[in-house]
Amino acid sequence: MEEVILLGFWTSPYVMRVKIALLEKGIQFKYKEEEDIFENRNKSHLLLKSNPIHKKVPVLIHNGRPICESLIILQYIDEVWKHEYRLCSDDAHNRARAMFWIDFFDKKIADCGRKMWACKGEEQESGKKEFIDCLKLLENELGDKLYFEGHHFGLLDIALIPITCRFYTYERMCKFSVEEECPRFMEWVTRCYQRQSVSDALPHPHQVYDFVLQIKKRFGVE
Ligand code: GS8
Repeated sequence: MEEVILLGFWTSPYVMRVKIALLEKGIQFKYKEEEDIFENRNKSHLLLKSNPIHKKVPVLIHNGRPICESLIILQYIDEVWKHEYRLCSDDAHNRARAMFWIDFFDKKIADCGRKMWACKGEEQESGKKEFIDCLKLLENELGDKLYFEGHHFGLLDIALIPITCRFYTYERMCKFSVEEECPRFMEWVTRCYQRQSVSDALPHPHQVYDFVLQIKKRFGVE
């Protein structure tokens, strides 16, 4: 009997990646929510023991052994449950391409996302511009395809889709519309949300917005 536990936090896009992958593969798992991910002293003993280096979620604990970092977890899941739906392409070039865009996105989004919700004035504007530029590049990579790998909902789709539950927050705080800026990207978002795994794994954008307002208060960035 396999034991699969996911340590998470509900607004974390990195955790949502893992949830989507587990749901797509039909793997049974137990989800454990961290009560407060922002203060090391409030993190669970299990999280600190399982990810002592970064102390971050997600962590997947498979038969008692932890695996950390969302992308590494996705690759692990794909290798261990290989007879189910495939997350990673069999083609080495497609796989490398997906990894390239995930790496690009992960490096950009932390900084421009923070500027959009935590800053004002020029800094906020520059975050918004960087964010839109980043989406336009991704939209270009998507082209006319249904998903980033064509007809297959794959690794890059899974890695990118979770951030879209923050779009409502960014749009409200920075006064713009992703739909107007990147209509084809938004068609892809709608298509992905039609998948059960995505609609089950992602929280409602309005809940995320309320959460960001609370965080702004807590950290005094109103
Ligand atoms: C990032 C995980 C992360 O930032 C990954 O898994 O891909 N590169 C890692 N996790 C956040 C959750 S919020 O999105 C976290 O655990 N933060 C706690 C902290 O910074 O102390």
